Amino acid sequence: MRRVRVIDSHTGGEPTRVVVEGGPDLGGGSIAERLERFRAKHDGFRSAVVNEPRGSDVMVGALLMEPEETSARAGVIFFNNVGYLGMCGHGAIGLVKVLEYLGRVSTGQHRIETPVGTVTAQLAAAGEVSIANVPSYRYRRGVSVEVDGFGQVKGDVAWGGNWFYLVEGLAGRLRLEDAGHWTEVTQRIRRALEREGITGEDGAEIDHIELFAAGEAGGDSRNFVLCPGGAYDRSPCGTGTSAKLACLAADGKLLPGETWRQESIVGSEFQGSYEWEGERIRPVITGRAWVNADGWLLLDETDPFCWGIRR
Ligand code: PYC
Repeated sequence: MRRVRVIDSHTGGEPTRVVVEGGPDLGGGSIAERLERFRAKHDGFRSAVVNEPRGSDVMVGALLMEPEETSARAGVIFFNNVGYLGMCGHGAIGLVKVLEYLGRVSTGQHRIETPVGTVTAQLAAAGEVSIANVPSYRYRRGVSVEVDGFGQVKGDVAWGGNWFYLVEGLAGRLRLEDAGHWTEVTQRIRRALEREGITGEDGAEIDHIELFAAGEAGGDSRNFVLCPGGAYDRSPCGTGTSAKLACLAADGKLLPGETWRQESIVGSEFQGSYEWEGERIRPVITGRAWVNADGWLLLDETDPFCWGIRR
């Protein structure tokens, strides 16, 4: 029986399961290199941790590891029900609270290595965590796509640590009771982007779709984010908010240092701001997470669903 220690948290309603013991040994090198080994040799472990019957489509996993650089506090690979993420904003906030729970960090700044770059986390005395994310940018503006049942939809393509297609104005309001409807709509948009060959830079797949409407709880905006495996983000999505800031910055609608309050479909909020770094922005995303479970997963190879129910 293999034992895997995990610590769960949620950030604005979106869960993160951090693997702190019992994960695969991915060797040394950069986190991007270790991700390739994870994908090639241990994909069953990913599925075992986040898929049913132990997890669910919403669960995001985080494999904690030693960093490559000694100046960093940790290395991490985020993953979900269908694969791997470049960065994960809500997950990074959750990870910092887990490290605090374990007594490995206290208030102050901590560098964390991810497959797409190093981010800096600031843990405040009041419990909030701010993530200075990887440089983010809008790649294409106003890209039209023909969506089944909706006709032409226009959106921006932007990078915030993952690739996003951001659509403003399609939804009059974004209410939680309509989440099923918005899931269907965003899945159609994603299929349309694939069909029309619309990608991020260098042909990268756009695997997150983000809709925006007016804020409902005092925020500047409310979003709905479809994640790669079909679940929607309960948090305002840290990488999605970074992509949004990149678009606002490119349009001159938000100035460096100004605060953007991004609500999620469940009503949780991140605050975002940015500074320019050359042609790109450095977004800072602030939110809160709560540790809510500390336990062991048991991987018994005689269990037919030991490695999770995979799609
Ligand atoms: O917070 O960046 C994020 C995120 C990505 C997917 C789910 N959450």
